[in-house]
Amino acid sequence: MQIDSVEVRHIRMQLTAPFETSFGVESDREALIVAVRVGELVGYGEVVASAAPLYSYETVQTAGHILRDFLVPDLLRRPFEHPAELDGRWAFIRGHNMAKAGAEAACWDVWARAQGISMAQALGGVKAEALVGISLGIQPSIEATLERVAAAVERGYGRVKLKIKPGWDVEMVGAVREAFPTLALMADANSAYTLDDAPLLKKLDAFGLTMVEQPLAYDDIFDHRKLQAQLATPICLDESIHSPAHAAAAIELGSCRIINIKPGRVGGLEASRRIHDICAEHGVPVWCGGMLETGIGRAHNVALASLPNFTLHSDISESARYYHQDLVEPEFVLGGNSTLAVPNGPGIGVAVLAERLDAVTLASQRVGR
Ligand code: OSB
Ligand code: MG
Repeated sequence: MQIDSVEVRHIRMQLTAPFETSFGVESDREALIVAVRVGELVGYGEVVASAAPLYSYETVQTAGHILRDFLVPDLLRRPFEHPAELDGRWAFIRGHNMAKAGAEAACWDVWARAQGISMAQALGGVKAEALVGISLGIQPSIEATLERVAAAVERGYGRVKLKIKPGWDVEMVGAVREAFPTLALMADANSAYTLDDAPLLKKLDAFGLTMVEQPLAYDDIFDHRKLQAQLATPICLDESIHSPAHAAAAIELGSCRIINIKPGRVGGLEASRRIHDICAEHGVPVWCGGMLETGIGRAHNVALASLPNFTLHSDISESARYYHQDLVEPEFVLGGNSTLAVPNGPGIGVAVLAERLDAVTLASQRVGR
């Protein structure tokens, strides 16, 4: 398949509510939308880098640079037979996984459309519905947190993730557990602790959390091993896992018992599939992480979460949880049993709204024929 042209748009969308984590607050979501054209067909991908390098070193600006100067010229220069080739082909570019993943996703979409199959089929998905949960940012008070959890449960979410940081952890999680004794609960620290905090983190064991996500440094696998040995609660790694090799190492070392797969963080859907397979071979369950995606990234994530080893709730909530109006139609709406239906139309299976996309575009560049 030869790509005729590539368009990269820098977008900004207001979130329905500010999202606070241990590393900062986001009120507006910036991202890049990549559109690749092959004849009459268009494929879409989303680069999940943020405006600031707080979750990872990548930003919309660094990703724009990598796309413009390396990935897009490479895509226009030579064809691919299958989008799964691109991961290996782009290994010459060190890192910049979010930039790669956005371009790769657009290629998967256009390729799947050309085959007349859905993204889920293209990836080997087996589920008609993806199991999903909700990730709640840090709230101003425990009372406000309990209200947000109640609203999420009321809405039908079967798993709630609570963001924690030093000073906003044991007491808050304990209060939520007391109010919701049987709810599937987890906590995400986004690297806010060190191994010295092990005694404090051990207190979370009392609350029967499904997992604690990325408690230690964003680039650590070794200390997580030491912490996991002391905790009853399974550790899930997010920030530390950037490749199938990292996943294999973390599993073999015993640094985690669960892995959160974000295509952007690991360099794309092909790398995500490989991590999924490695985890499945080792009996390690996975779930799809979220980066407050628009409907474009969300559609790709839902397709990925239809693979068999995505047995835990993913951070893929319905469109309205993030945005007043999404970029796609139909929007993602929560179904029964805390699921989102996996689209079965060609490619991402949802229509990208051109006017809506134009309305949120700050800048765009198109290269090619
Ligand atoms: O750590 O999982 C994270 C959002 C931005 C950056 C990092 C994370 C998150 C979330 C939100 O938790 C998940 C979602 O998209 O709903
Ligand atoms: Mg996380």
